[in-house]
Amino acid sequence: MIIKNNEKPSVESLKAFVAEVRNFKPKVAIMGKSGAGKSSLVNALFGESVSTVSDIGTGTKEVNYFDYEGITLIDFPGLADLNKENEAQFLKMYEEELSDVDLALWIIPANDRANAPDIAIYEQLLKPERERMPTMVILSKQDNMGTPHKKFWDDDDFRPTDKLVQAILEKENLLSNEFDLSTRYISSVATEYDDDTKAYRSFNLDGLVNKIVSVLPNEKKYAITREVDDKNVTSETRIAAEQGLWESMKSFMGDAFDSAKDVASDIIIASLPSALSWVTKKFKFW
Ligand SMILES: Nc1nc2c(ncn2[C@@H]2O[C@H](COP(=O)(O)OP(=O)(O)OP(=O)(O)O)[C@@H](O)[C@H]2O)c(=O)[nH]1
Ligand SMILES: [Mg+2]
Repeated sequence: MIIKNNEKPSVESLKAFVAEVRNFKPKVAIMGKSGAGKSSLVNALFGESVSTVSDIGTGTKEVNYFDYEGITLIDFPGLADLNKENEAQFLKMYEEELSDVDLALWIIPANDRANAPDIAIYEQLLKPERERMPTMVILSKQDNMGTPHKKFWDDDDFRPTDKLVQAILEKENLLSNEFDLSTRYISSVATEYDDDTKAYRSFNLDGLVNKIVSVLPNEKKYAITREVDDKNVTSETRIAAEQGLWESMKSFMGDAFDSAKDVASDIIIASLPSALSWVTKKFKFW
């Protein structure tokens, strides 16, 4: 997206660069077995009903595009349960769909022990592309791990008790080995639609967003924080996103950075949405 600029950049080009980062429209692929909780996660993450949730786990049968103003979500049908006959044809289609995707979210139910099909597809489709398109492996349905874990879920606060937190970390480590993927790319969540409040209850979506922001390239961090529901973005994550913009500005400016640092920071501050003006206080430390 961003071309390195070797000339001394004009104020106009710096403004254009910042606008490009602020307005960047990411493409996010949502993948995993049928019924894994893809649609539920997307709805809870983005805070609106963007995808159909199904009780029988066959809600999504084809690649579904949700093309919003600021983001494109691509909801893939149950990917790891393809059969021998259609596999080659589907994989080719997925490969094409994924060619300009910025981030993949791979959803696996926490109580699923048969991860081999997921790993096989991850290795074939996503691992070769991991520099360009980070994949976040998401262990869903933490509230529904089955016995003996279920009794360690605190349903009032919709979060795991300390004992379950330990089990969750162990599972993340296991997956990290199986997928040959650092735990920076693995996150555990739970979501539940509450009919009374007409909203999702969720566990650790802010932790997930924090990890997503940490693995995305600097110039793509901000756009994700702009698109997800505000309640899923912590102050720490907001700051990391601004830091990302700052760092990408630095590499855009190259040698010119030292002499035009103040101009650059003024431009970034002027581009901050007013709700984020508190972030400016952090700037002087960078
Ligand atoms: N307990 C619990 N149930 C969940 C969670 N996430 C999803 N579910 C339930 O799991 C079922 C399937 O969820 P969906 O979000 O439709 O799953 P999907 O991956 O989009 O399924 P397909 O579209 O068929 O591929 C629904 O009954 C959801 O309510 C969760 O975190 N905890
Ligand atoms: Mg679905």
